[in-house]
Amino acid sequence: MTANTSSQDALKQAVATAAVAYTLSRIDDKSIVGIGTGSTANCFIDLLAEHKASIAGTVASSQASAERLKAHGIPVYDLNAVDEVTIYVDGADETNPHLELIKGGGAALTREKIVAAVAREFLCIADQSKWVDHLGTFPLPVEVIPMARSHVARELVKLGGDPVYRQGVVTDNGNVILDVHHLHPISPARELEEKINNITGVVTNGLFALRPADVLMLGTAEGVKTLY
Ligand code: ABF
Repeated sequence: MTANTSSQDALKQAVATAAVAYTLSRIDDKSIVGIGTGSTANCFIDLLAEHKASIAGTVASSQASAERLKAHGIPVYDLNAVDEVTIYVDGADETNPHLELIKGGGAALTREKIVAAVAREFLCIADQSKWVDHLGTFPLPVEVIPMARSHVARELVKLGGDPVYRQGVVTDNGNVILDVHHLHPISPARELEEKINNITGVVTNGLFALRPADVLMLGTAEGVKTLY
């Protein structure tokens, strides 16, 4: 582990700690909490476990997060079985000052976007390395129906992107991922999100701009910053 990753891990731990406190202040023992995917979300899961009596249960955005939650003895419900998700807590690959995000580095973008759409409040947790002025340095993940991969790739090129097939990855939904390079700077993000949504064969794209985060907790060297 390099010095950089250990300090990044410390920032993820700090932001996850702050997120647990914030979450507990927003819920009661009948609440369902939506749980994201990735290493920062994993820090949140592990800390939330100490307070599992304070929530009714969770909805997970990936099989990996569901398994981690169950290992802690935290109930995991099917989204169709719950009436409401009080708060959704998840990481991101990039966030801009409008709390618009790029997500999907962990290939869980579709279920993440679904739970974020249902949740009353979306809290994004990230370390400072995810903060950017304009989205798009991180290649934009796009989940695609396998038979449409080449067609979608051609359409993404027309939008100025350079799509790369994520070899060896099949999503929880049985689809594939194209990572789209050379889109930076993505602005306005909402417009590009809609254009990619309209390509036949696209299931989900990793732009969270039509539905950005409501709150961002950013782990920085100066402490955890909360942005709205
Ligand atoms: C997840 O959080 C993904 O959308 C995104 O790729 C990931 C970021 O992972 P990490 O927290 O490990 O940096 O929601």
